[in-house]
Amino acid sequence: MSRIGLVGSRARVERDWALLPPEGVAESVLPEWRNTVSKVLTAPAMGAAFVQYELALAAGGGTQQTLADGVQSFLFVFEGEVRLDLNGAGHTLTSGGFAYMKPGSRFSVDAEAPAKLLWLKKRYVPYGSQKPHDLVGNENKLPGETYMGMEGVILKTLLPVDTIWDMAMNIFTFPPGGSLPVTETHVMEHGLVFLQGQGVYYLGREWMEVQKGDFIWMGPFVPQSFYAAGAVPSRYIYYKDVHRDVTL
Ligand code: UGY
Ligand code: MN
Repeated sequence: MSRIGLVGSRARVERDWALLPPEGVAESVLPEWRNTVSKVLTAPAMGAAFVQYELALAAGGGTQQTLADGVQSFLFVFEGEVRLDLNGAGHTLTSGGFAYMKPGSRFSVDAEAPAKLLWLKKRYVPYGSQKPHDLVGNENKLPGETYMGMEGVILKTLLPVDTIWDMAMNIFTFPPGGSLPVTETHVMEHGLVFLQGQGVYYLGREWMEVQKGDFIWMGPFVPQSFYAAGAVPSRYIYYKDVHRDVTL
């Protein structure tokens, strides 16, 4: 059937940042994942040093695989429930559940009913003889902390702040009218998914409207800030590379 009208989009891909509303991201078939609709949100092809996916598992969907040597990964449950076997240990992950998988992990994921996941893979940058270990939790069990004295702005760090990890996965909550206290510029990258609410995100030198479901990639040094609007608190989960010196 032909489509009548214009086909606009909020999607933007710039040299050092991107904003992707979910409906426009084409599906990929990842052969390791069965009964799963996969969307690659960012990848080295965009300029990122990591890859981030949205995975929509149908009933019976899942995977069994081994991460490549030196590659770590992180799983977060947006919706639904999955069974995770991680290096021989079994876990049930419900909404808000997450798992950090150490480099080279063998794991399986199985969904009895539809579930939606964030998945991220990054090459681990070693430091000395320290090694990261698997970690499983649920953000609903983490209280979070007030961010830089901004009342009502809460930051949850899903991974402990420790140099054994070279990455952070954090969740921010902002009350309507809340904002980041500064416009940040830093060498670290972000891969960010809006979990709830809406607002305006400063990217590069533009304010962009954002809402639940949107994905943002911020490359090194992209100026960034956020101002929450709407009637409910805004929440987003984001990746950040941390704890390592710059490679020359
Ligand atoms: O941790 C961060 O860099 C965070 N404050 N950045 C962001 O939310 N854009
Ligand atoms: Mn930042």
